[in-house]
Amino acid sequence: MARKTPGKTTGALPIYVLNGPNLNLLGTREPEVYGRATLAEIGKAVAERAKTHGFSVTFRHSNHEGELIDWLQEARTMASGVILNAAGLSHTSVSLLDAARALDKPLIEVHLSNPYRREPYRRRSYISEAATGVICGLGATGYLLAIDALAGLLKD
Ligand code: CA2
Repeated sequence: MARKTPGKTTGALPIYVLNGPNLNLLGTREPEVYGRATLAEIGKAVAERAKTHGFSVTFRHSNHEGELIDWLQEARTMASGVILNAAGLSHTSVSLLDAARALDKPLIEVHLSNPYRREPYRRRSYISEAATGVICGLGATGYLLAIDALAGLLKD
């Protein structure tokens, strides 16, 4: 009997894609910084890309730090891996870093913009200290590249 490729099993846990404060405003303001895609459009494209790798996606947004921490804790048992755009909290939240450190699964940090080209206070991300990899500056494409990267890591 042919064996299924790891990660292609229908029973694989979903990839969690978690989005932080104000990302629900995507597509309404600052398109020159964040692009024109809405968060819903990114969510749809991410789910389609993940499907090509045999994964489902749990795509969420919250404006609340505690809720994002709850979801990272949930991901310890309920997710294959995590893609996290913690938005402004990336630059401030030690508590999110602690939750990311406790994940014990691959985590890809994504930013639509390139924080290194922006204000100095965006150059430090606490999340990066726990991330497996970081993708920034490529707009919504960054989320799709993160799916590809995570799928590759999970198949290894
Ligand atoms: O580039 C990214 O993805 C960021 O995580 C976005 C955050 C920012 O604080 C980070 O430095 C970089 C801001 C998200 C706010 O998104 C908006 C989108 C449209 C209109 C207003 C805010």
